[in-house]
Amino acid sequence: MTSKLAALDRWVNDVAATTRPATIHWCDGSDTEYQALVQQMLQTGDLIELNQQTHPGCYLHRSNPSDVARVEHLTFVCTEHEEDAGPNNHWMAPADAHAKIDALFEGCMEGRTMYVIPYCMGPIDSPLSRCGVEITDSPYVVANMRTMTRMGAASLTRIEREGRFVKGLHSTGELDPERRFIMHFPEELTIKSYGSGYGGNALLGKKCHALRIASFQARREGWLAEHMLIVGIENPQGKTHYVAAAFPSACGKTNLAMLIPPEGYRQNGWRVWTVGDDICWMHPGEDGRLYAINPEAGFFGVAPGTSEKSNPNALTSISHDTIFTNVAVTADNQPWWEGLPGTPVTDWQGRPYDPANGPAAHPNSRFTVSAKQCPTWSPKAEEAQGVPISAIVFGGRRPSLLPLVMEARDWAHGVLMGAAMGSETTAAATGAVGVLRRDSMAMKPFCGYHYGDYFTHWLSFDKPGAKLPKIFHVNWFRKGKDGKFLWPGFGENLRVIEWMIDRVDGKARGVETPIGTLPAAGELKLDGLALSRDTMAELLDLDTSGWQTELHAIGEYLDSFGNRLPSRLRQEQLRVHQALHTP
Ligand code: SAT
Ligand code: MN
Repeated sequence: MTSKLAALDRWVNDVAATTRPATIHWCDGSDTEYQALVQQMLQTGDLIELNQQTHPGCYLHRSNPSDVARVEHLTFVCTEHEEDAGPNNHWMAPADAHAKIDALFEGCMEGRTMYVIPYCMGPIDSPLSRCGVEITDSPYVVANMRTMTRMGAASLTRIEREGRFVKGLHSTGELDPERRFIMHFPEELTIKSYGSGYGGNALLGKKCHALRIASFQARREGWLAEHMLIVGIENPQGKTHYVAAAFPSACGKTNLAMLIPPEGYRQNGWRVWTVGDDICWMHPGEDGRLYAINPEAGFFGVAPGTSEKSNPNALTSISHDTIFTNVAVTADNQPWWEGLPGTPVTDWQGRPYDPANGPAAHPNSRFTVSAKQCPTWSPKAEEAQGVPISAIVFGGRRPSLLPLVMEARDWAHGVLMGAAMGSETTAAATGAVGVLRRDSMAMKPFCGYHYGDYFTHWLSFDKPGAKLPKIFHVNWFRKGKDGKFLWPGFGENLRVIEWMIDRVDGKARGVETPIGTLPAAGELKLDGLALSRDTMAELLDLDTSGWQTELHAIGEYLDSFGNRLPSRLRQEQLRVHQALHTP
């Protein structure tokens, strides 16, 4: 097979001439093709069958133990000018980067099949969607791309019509960490990835295309490619507000995207709709509002911690037709991870489980599942025009200082909140505990260009005629003096979202403070929650001297972006800082 697009055929032929595969397979995305891939991987051991009685269509993949996560130190943004990549990225000159990685691709597919994967990020008929083609020698990547993107014949047709696509070349290589690179060439709309089979390094539609390359394209074209979940909140009157939210890793994005309302809310008719759990593309619409699509078609979620308490919708989603990567298994061959009932007998590396070897499931073990299997999957997620966003939420893991919720006074203040966000390191990560790592808009590893230019781009949306969403900052992780979390989290977070929606609808007055608008007494609905008055006061208090120190630190952080930092953002930081000093 070939395509009707000469540029695509030429590129495929060029790649084949370098990598020298035995055969080339153009993926059509059909069930038959998927089943054949699964059968082949069961034979080679790339996949292991799980208990088909309890988990029909579920398989386990065990990766090389040295290849279990994204490798930020080996990930490069290769722009013509080093300045354009910014201090937030590793940079290599494009010519050097091509030379280095092309040498690794030389003959790397000998004796193997080269798969050509045409894919579309976003609904196939949406003008907001963007297409790409990934070439890979990994059937595991093909199977995962089929779940995570719209892959196959329909995407190829769109690519042939548009004549434009992101080129992604991937090979698993030798899985040698010394011969592993993830290179991005945003000016050439090209990605080259060698030496890793792991999700974020190998499923090129995801972080590489939908965030790093797309953020670069979005800046040129006037939209936003963000590391955000999208969730629809339907009130008892049947009105749905869509909220987009950015959090650094380990803050519960997938859980929030699939939130189950507290009992009382359910009885009153509240419903929550999942549109996306990781990536959000937002375009200004003709009415001035921002419209969002989820460019992905599936969830590549962290398994450990996913439980009946934290995320029952995810558990239901992954009860069938799911690929698990690096989880443990039970005696009756069911997938298992920390947080589930039952006991593991085999760990993620296939060894008899021994607690001395650490957790049974790898802490970054994953499930890959079609979004359609989620009980709360929103029908609007498949619509071409996207969903209008009412509120943007930033958040991090901040044991102190940051209140449960605050609202930015305007767009520029909201951009400052997003730029300043971050998480304090926990004991779970290596290194010092309690160190604040700023991760602006949760995009530190994913922004494909200079953060200073990125802030300028964010600020540029505030223009005449724009009807922008309100911006909020939340902190579910505030701790009391006893070291315990003050806020119950999970489904109860809907109470905080309800307040945001009341603000959007003009139904809550709030209290203005120097750091933003906080809920006024009685505005957060807390009935049925055993929270003392003191606890609520602590969750919403304003420690002025602590905030002065924080604003000072934010100023220093902003200065690290040098002369590309928009002065508007520094002014906004000064404004808040001064307000904190005004009695
Ligand atoms: O590690 S991945 O990039 O594949 C997934 C994630 O971090 O959200
Ligand atoms: Mn993510």
